[in-house]
Amino acid sequence: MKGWLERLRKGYGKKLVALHAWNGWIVVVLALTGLILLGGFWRGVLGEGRVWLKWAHIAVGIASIMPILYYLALAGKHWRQLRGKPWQKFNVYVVLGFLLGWFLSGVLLWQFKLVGPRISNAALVAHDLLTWIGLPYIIYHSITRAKWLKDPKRRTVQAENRSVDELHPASPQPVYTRRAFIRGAIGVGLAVTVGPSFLKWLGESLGSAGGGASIDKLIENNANELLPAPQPMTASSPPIGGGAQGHFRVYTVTPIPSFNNANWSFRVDGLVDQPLQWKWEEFVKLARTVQVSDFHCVTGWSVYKNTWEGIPVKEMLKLAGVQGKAKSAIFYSGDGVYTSGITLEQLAKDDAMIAVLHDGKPIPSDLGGPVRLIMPKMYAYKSVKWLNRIELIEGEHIGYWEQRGYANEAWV
Ligand SMILES: Nc1nc2c(c(=O)[nH]1)N[C@H]1C(S)=C(S)[C@@H](COP(=O)(O)O)O[C@H]1N2
Ligand SMILES: [Mo]
Repeated sequence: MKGWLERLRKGYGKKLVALHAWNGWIVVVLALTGLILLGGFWRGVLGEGRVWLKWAHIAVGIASIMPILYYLALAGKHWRQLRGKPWQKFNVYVVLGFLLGWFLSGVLLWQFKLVGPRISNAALVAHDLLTWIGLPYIIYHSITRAKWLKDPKRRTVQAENRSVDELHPASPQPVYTRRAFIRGAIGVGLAVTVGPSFLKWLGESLGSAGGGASIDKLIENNANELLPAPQPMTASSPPIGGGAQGHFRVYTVTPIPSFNNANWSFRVDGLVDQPLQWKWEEFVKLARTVQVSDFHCVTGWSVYKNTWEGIPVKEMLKLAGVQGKAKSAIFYSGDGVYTSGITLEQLAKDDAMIAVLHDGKPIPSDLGGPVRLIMPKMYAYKSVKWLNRIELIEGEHIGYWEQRGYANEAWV
């Protein structure tokens, strides 16, 4: 241990130490920004700040390749010095693997438009998986290597035996060293704190391959009470799409609202010949159609083969009679905050839908029920949840995420 430290302190060793520190700080920044971006809690709290945070995460992520490349330039020498230290070599491989994996999957996520949904889906799974395994590994590594953990007496007295006692803790030793104990405790602590979220995530990404138990749970927890329940058409139940494949991440910028027959209504107004308004009892009677379509979020996840049943936007606009000067529509969420703007030209697509059922069941409150917009050919930030108003306007509207940096034109 002593020799290793001494070598690090000299010449190129100094560079390695600096490199290690830089890299450590980069990982800390990426971990913190990444976890905040992942945490649903922060979506509403941060609002616009989230977009800045995302750009910071991407910028630092790109910069993280610099210490990696620099290390690779020094690696030959470092490698010779690690001769006979298989665990340290192993550690270098593991850490480099994580850093490169994060970097590459991160670049694919950053360039989601270029690579398309399939690749960014895979990149997101890889990015998450690396985080759930790599972060505990790196935290464990940095805590157990921290200076305060190293028993100075033990280090100097037993420096020569180090490689032996590292690998064979049973060699003549104080029964159970403080360091070994603390290491064990840290390992258990990490397993207990990070383990459950990791398992949950793993279960969700694997278990939901065929539609999944988790959507049933969302339905179970549905906070809406709207009667009568919409009756699915035969194409919806059983769903002609065969059931959605993938997993919705519940996204919201407000607390999840809940609706009942008394507080829910739906309006179409603005530049129309006939402003319309429905209570739920009338709304469920509107003629619906069924479509099967994929759902893509810009953050890299998708849900494939959703069977949506609802009112085509086209048909609803026909009912209201759009005036000639109208150019686009604002879609309002019943959460009172979220909106999105879409041009009439874009809305002319047959699959633009005001959806009421998903796979034959009422859309649960977490997923935007009772009614959400579905724009399958656009990224899902256009698919306004808890939709309750459509306003026709002359110009263009810049919606919630569009004001915060997402493109107003959102074709997948
Ligand atoms: N009202 C509202 N609608 C919304 C959002 C939101 O935060 N609030 N997020 C959008 C984004 S970015 C996505 S990816 C989808 C997510 O839908 P889900 O929560 O049902 O998975 O909803 C879209 N519609
Ligand atoms: Mo999204």
